Amino acid sequence: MYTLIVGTREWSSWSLRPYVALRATGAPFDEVLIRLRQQPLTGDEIKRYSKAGRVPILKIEDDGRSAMVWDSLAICETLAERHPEARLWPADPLVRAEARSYAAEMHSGFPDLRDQLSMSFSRTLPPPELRDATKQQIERIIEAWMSALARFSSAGGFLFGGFSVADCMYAPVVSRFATYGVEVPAPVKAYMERIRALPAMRDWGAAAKKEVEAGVA
Ligand SMILES: N[C@@H](CCC(=O)N[C@@H](CS)C(=O)NCC(=O)O)C(=O)O
Repeated sequence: MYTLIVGTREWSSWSLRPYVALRATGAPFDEVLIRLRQQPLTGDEIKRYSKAGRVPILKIEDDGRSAMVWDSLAICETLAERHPEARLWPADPLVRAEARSYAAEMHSGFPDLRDQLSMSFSRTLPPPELRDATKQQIERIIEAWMSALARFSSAGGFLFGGFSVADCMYAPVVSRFATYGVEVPAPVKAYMERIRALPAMRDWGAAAKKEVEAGVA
């Protein structure tokens, strides 16, 4: 029913989000890996699946019909809609509205963080000299996580209690903070450990490590 097209796992922060969402649904899926940073081959390869030229892409095949869904947030939304039993959004409409804001803020924001602390999933790296904007974006994320965790995490350990799209969207930030040793308060540390312990994160990490060992990342 599903094929998820992802980029090099060591680097592709955008691909990690729908991967953890898809794993949370329990649905079986095939994976296609496209190696990033192979110019101009990467772009050509991605365009075989989506003219937008970006991974991740989810191919859905249902009863002889198919659809391509591109963009990490669109894929997570689609999975939440198609798998209501996975409760990928909180049931309470007001909490759900807030969780959507968390996901959207991540999706459209934090450009300096992305630029300076790029994802290198299986590595531990010294942090670069952080710009003020990057520091402010890190503070904003920690503040947002602290706020959600204080109110909802007792009901499941994640940002909004049960594991949700908000957690999927921030999973790459958890990886970045771990890679660069960003200092975080204890509740955030515990949250990061819960995310990193997810079987989906462990499997992604094992595949990323193999890429590094093979010299392709
Ligand atoms: N807004 C998009 C961004 C996706 C994106 O930028 N993906 C990168 C890889 S992580 C990509 O496909 N780059 C193409 C390339 O490296 O040629 C999303 O959420 O999926």
